[in-house]
Amino acid sequence: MILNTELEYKGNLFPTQIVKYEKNLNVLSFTTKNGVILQVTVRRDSILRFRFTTTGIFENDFSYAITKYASRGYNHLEVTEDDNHYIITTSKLICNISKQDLRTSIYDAVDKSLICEDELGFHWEESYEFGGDVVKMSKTAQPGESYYGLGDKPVDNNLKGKRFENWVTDSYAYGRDTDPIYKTIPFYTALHNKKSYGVFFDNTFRSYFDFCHERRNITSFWAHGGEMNYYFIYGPDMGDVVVNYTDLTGKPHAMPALWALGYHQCKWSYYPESNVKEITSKFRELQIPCDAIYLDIDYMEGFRCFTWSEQHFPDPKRMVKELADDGFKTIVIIDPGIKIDMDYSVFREGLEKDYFCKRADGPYMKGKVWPGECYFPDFTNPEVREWWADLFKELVEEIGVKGVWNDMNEPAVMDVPGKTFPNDVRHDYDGNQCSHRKAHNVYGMQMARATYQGLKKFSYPKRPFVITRAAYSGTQRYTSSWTGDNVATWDHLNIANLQAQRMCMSGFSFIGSDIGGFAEQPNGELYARWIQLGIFHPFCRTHSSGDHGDQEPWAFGDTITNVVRKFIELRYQLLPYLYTAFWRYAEEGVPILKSLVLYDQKDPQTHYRNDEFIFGEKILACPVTGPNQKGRRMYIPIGRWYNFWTDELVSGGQEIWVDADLDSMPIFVKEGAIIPKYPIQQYVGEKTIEELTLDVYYKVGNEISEVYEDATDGYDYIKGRYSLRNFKFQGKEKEIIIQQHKSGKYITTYKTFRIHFHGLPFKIKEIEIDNVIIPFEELRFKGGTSLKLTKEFTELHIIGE
Ligand code: MIG
Repeated sequence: MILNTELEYKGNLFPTQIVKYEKNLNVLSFTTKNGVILQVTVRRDSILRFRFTTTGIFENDFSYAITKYASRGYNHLEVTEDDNHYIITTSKLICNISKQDLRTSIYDAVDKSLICEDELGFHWEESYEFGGDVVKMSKTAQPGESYYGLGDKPVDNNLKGKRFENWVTDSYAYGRDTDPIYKTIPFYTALHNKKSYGVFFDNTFRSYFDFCHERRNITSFWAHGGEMNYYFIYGPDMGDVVVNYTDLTGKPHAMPALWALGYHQCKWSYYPESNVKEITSKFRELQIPCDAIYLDIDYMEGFRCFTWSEQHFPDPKRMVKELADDGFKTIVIIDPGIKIDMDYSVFREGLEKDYFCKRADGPYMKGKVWPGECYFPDFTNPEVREWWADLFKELVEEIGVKGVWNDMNEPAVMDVPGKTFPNDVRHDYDGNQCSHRKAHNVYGMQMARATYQGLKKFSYPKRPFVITRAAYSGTQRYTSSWTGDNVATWDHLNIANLQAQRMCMSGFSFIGSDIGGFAEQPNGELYARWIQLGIFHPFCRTHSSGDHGDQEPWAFGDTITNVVRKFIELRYQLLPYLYTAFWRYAEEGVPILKSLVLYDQKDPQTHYRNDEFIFGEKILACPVTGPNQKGRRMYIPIGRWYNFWTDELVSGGQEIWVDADLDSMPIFVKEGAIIPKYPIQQYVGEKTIEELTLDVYYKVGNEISEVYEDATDGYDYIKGRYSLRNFKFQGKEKEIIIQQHKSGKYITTYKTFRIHFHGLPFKIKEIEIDNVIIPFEELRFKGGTSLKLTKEFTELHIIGE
């Protein structure tokens, strides 16, 4: 990429030798003879930030991605030097910086092994046309190195050998390898010699990553402007890399309401009101659980945001209430384009307050979207975000809408080259005025953020729910997301699986796909298989473009309806398990889905696996991804796992055949796990939970499981009103001990547990609860081996004969 003028072709420029070194607490600055400054910030023992300027002056240090809540602090920091290097040592890392040219190599502080080293390192080209630099970094790939992450890229898990671009793009009917698509998450994890590290390139300009594609053993990344500004995050555990990246860019600000983890039904579009009601009634009639119903763009008056079509929805408040009485939360779409119409108050206000984006020379940024010609709020202006947030007052507070769906926020513009704003559009960027080249990738994020602020304000004391299509790193703090306009094909089922896993390892776990495919129509078999995958995605919604036929659970005949019901029911049974996983994610940044490589990086068999994944901590799932299959081969990770359907115990570290007729799919539970379950409900809150089922999977050895619960909505949990049960399972040949440690002030509605044993190799002879012997018969449930007992125990001791 050459952007210099032909008049003065300079090509790649490089830093020269260091002439000055300064240390200011944890910020180390190295200045070269040709005026480059490298600033290394030691954020944590395992996180170093590298920032370069070629002008001797750094830009204002501002990032939409990095959260102010990120952890900081380190145990050890020492800077020494030898003839050729400055050497930064923390308790986790050693980083050498060459005095000759600023090139760095990073080593594990414990065993001194090489983790990551610069090839050319930082270099740049001057960009005459745009001003500033094209900033570049290249690193030597280590032997056997693999790469993962990068958000929503629709490719196999391991990114090695490929090149990618980051430029948020509306991508109707994208396919495998389409690049770029909707999201920009410039973060990857790398793995070699069983050790993992991550790189987060926090630069919002159009950027590129090349993983040994252009040159076999070189990994590089570059951007069309801004600073070379990246964070190096050391593991060596990949899970820790992801957790630390998520800590840096933020965890969800709040838990989702439990209903948001239920099943959602969507289509473009359900209208008029009678059609919406027909759909929701059918769910109840057929007893297929569902918590949310969506209204796509046709609910509005001429696609004007914050209006309702009087013809199709004469009394939205009444309708939303009636839906709510039946357990349905109403979620509506809101796009960024505001119709140019002097009789439309939102438009007039935006114009009067000067909130719309403008071109470099002053005219408004005018673009065609659904409403026709539109102007677009500059969501990178904090004042505009506040205004936008307040626009939700009526929708949420008055009408009772429970969630908002932000679409087209790449931003998408119709009938223009590039499908988005031209580069010269100006943005506030929170006081760091810039062009669209810099703001493009965060525009959708800032829209979702403003929407979240509105929802948060007006849903209070309930929790907000937002879903966005476009995203940049950090967007996970505000909103859930879906993978955009996919297609009803088997390969897209695979892509959905990959994208969900990839988003989870990119810090963004609240993700799902349009189940069944958005464009075109699935047959019943594909739909059923996709539902099976979808119930394991944190966000679980059927959506379709609607012009290829119906896509509701009952649209494909009774056999399919029954399969779909069975799996959505399973989702509802597993809600406490999923909620616990979500809590771990929101608290600690632990991804809800774990690709096998993330689960067990030491096992080289996992490095190229795509289909299997761990849901939460204990469940292994693998979709069936082709037609007419009665099962499939899959890799079982090391350890021992119970077949969820048959309780058959299998040993991992090998590929096996697993039966899975259309009404089944491969699901396994880790031995020693305790899986919490709720009864099937048609929607969250339909029933008062009278009992918590605990499925206990026997093992010889120890295993820890957790169950997190709270009031399912509201903010009391932040004040300590939650219930966290920690179960320590200890299994011996003829004995089980389960110790329960409970924390938090929330009192669950149920008083008892029903415990089901799986794989129990002995007959129960005697039971002790907190050292008191209780005859088995007293606790025995319906003559089987299940127990019904108080939730209050500290130690449950099962003795076999
Ligand atoms: O130009 O609102 O991805 O989910 O149904 C299409 C209509 C606009 C694209 C979204 C899709 C939504 C559709 N939208």
